[in-house]
Amino acid sequence: YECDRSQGNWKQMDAQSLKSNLINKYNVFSQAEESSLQVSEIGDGNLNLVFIVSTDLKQVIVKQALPYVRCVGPTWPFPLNRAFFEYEALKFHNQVAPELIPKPLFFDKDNSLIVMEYLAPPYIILRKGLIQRIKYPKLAKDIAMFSAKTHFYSSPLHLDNKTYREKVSFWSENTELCALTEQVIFSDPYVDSHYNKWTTPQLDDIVKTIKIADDELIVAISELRHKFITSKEALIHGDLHTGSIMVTENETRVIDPEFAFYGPIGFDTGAFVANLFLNFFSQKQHENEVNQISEYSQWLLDTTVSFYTQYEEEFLNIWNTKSNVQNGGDFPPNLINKNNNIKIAIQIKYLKNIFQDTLGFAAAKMIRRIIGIAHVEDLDSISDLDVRSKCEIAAIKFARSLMVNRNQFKNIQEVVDLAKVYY
Ligand code: ADP
Ligand code: SR1
Ligand code: MG
Ligand code: MG
Ligand code: MG
Repeated sequence: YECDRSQGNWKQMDAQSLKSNLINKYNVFSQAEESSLQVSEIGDGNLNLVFIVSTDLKQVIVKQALPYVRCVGPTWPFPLNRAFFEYEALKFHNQVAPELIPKPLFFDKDNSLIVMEYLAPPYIILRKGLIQRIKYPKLAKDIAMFSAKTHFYSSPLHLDNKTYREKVSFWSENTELCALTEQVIFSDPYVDSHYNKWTTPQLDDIVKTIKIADDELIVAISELRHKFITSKEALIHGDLHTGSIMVTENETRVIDPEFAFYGPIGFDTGAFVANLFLNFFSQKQHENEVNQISEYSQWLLDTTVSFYTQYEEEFLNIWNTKSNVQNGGDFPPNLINKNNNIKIAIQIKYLKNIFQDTLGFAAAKMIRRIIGIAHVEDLDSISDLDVRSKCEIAAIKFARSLMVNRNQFKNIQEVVDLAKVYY
């Protein structure tokens, strides 16, 4: 359907109507299953309602948009059509990386509601697994594959110009979600906003410095904000933190792409890297000696390097083997066919730009999670505020350095080396 801007007469569906719709409208359950259907709310996200609907044999997830930001309440209205964009993004992900997402089953426009595959335990949210210090051997590779595939296949390296422009236009309608990101990541943490919160009084000084005495940082965040608004490199997930990834020891699935739009690729890779680093700095709570790096902390750094290295490798691999040169994708084919060195030079430049963006956006995302509106459990669950604030200050100082110097790093190994310095 056309992007619908009206909030309509939103009301939460009662359990009986939901069951009836699941049987008669979505065809997910049969009439015979009606008497054994159970509905329970499990949502723990910032924005939406999430339910499990189950019989003894089968379960599905029902995700319904609210007309406001869930973690704030009705004072912050938020568009219902985000459910439509989330479903459209899930459909695209299902085309290019079906093994890495929950299967989308149905979209109900009237109720701003998505039905999708339930990822049953032992699947858990990655953030929870990292807090429990569980290692995930396939995580780096799976998120590298998900990102490289979704980015490359939606980009003008693959699509012909007409299709690409149509897609940019379609996704630019997800405006309010981009506006929220612009506010909570690129503006609020750097000004006096009543939404901001931080560990006080321990962080009061550093927060004050960020807001009134760090010109270099303000220039850097302004550049990143501008890039977030103007760049249209690919269809990005838009919220690829460790709360948007579900895992078992051997499997990985990406959920919750409601923020998807055509934007800078580094915003996704940066989100994942930022959240690995946030968990890394939270690990300081467990270290007895100053600057000691536990085996788990080292695993987090190794995973960061492994993710980014495999992301670049896979992006290039797809570019070299699957790019749609004949249809107008890629860069001037005649020129490149004559001289492979030119193609390599173009690719190196392209990836360098994504790398620098990754670092800048990662830093922005770390800072917002410590002094802005929506924090992360990795740090917030540290009950001793002196211990927590030491982790947070180390993370902010690292992020600050990463953001202002983002164009100085040669590779991801240099970045994790810097993280160790601030740890
Ligand atoms: P929000 O947009 O509000 O952040 P999410 O899509 O992240 O909502 O879902 C909130 C929570 O619901 C997740 O943290 C996860 O625990 C659970 N959840 C969401 N989708 C699934 C799924 N397909 N299978 C199992 N649990 C899910
Ligand atoms: C009000 S900010 C809420 C945050 O939760 C979402 O998952 C996004 O990360 C957003 O920035
Ligand atoms: Mg979520
Ligand atoms: Mg969400
Ligand atoms: Mg973020």
